[in-house]
Amino acid sequence: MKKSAPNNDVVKLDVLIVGAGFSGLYQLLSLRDKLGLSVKVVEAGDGVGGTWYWNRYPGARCDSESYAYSFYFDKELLGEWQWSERYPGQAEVVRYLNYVADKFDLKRDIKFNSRVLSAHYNQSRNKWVVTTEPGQQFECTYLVTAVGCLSSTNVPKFPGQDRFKGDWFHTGRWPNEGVDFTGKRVGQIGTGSTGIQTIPIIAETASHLTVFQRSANYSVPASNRPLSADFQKYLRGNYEDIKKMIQSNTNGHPFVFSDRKVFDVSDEEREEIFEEAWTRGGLSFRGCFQDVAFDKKANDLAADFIKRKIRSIVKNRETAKKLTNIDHAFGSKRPPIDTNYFETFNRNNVTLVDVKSSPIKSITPKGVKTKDGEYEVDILVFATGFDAMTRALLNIDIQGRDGLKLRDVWEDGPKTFLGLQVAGFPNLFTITGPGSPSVLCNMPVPIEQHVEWIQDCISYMKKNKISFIEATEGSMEKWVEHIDEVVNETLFIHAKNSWYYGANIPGKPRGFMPYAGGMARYRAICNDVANQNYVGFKLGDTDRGKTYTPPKISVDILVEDVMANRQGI
Ligand code: N01
Repeated sequence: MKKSAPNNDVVKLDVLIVGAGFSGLYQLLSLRDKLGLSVKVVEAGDGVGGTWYWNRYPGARCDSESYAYSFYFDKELLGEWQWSERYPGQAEVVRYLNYVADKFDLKRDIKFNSRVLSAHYNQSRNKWVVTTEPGQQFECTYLVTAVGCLSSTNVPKFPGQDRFKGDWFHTGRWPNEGVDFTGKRVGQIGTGSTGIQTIPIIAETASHLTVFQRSANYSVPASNRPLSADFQKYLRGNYEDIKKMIQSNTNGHPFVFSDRKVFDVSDEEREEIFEEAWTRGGLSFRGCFQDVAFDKKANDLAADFIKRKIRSIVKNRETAKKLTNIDHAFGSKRPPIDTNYFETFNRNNVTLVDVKSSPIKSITPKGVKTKDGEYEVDILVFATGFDAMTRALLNIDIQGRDGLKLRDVWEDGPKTFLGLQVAGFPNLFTITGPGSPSVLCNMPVPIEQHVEWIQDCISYMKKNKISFIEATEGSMEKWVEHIDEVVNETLFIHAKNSWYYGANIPGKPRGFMPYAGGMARYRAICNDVANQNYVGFKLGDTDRGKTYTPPKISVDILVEDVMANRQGI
């Protein structure tokens, strides 16, 4: 295997992986070390970490419990690594991923500072030809994108933005050396999961922080704390059980939804249960009743509880009113968790501006101008989220069979089969692509499942002398229909203005992008597909000019059967 090649040499590989976050690292290990393939990773950053490499903003912390936000594929790794806190901070997650990369000797096969510009499928040779920004070319049989769901930043375009005289930063491209807010007037746009984390930290040193809130948001205390020695000991003895739990439930988090329903208990009992869940903190709040995530009336009571909590924390009545003027059902947008978020609005140096009632008109050289006035700031922070799930892929010029462009196939919204493949793009696998449960889960869980599914698929192809696999048009269409069907059973439809629907990006086609049927059901469907010889995919051998069809009558009908059989999960 070549160690390094000058830019004009084409590097020939079995597999090229794009991205060195959780997905890319594990996929490298799985295909290189378990299948013995020649594999490289290309990564735009100069270190491992993916989303965690770029999101170094103040207060960046994982919302999943650390011990579940881990790889579970290796017992030794589980035994060796010890998280320090209930929710790991950004730096600790990056340390963890470096530890993993070093333990499994992954970095020798990662090319950093390499951004993929194009990936074209050469049909006659059944190869992908990939070009990166420094001008390097790769030729590979399989191309795996591990580009993350939340990696392409959204910086809204306000009139006058380029005339701003101060410094501005997007949370998802935070400078490595940090930003000193001491004594500065700071403006922050955005109060999603990220904004809710940055605000309390920025307020500690800024002379003044003005928060521009377009949509008020629910948040539950994280109740972060160091993990005690006793708990660490408990973890070491119970990893198998935890693994079973996170890999078999709907969202990959280490909690199960309660069986009880909101209206099955008395008002007093319900209040106690909410109170206890609030004190425990974290994302499990939504699991304290079975129906909060599904029944709008049950959800209303959870929402009401949180709003009462906000009112009890925030002293200024006007500010509390703005913070509780929430336009969506609890959990229908990604529910943030926080450390002192609402408390921060009690500080004298923090102002909340409602830019829904008084929209931002422009950015001026001195600050932010809304309908009601101008707010002067020295630093502007955009906590305005991402062009999620699709942009990182669409930024690459991906062309499949007959020059088919991914940008054209996805013109009206993303289409995939299982979030893993797109018809017309043989041997291209998209880890946590649109149509997979991804962002609705504790991410490492779907990532491990995708990586292992891809590994098994390639292994199956090798064994059966199959040289290409490609989702059929029919299975892709049916999967897209299925995504719509399942989301309509949930409360996500009460927030059609969320980034899950692509609504945060002007002009982006609207449609629910992740798979809301739950990780357990998704996993079962993927397993059934594989067990039925990759039903829903077209497989073949280009060398022998043969197309291999799974030994059943109609591929599309079977895909429907496979999905229908899993409705109950
Ligand atoms: O982005 P967001 P995020 N004018 O899109 C506002 C994950 N995450 O980075 O709601 C004014 O949720 C926008 O307003 P509105 C998690 O999955 C994970 O916070 O569109 N405001 C909103 O307030 C999360 O869901 C963790 O009305 C504008 C904010 O900016 C996802 O990342 C931590 C605007 C954007 O919120 C994204 O969260 C943090 C405009 N033109 C995040 N445009 C961990 O677990 C946007 N906004 C580690």
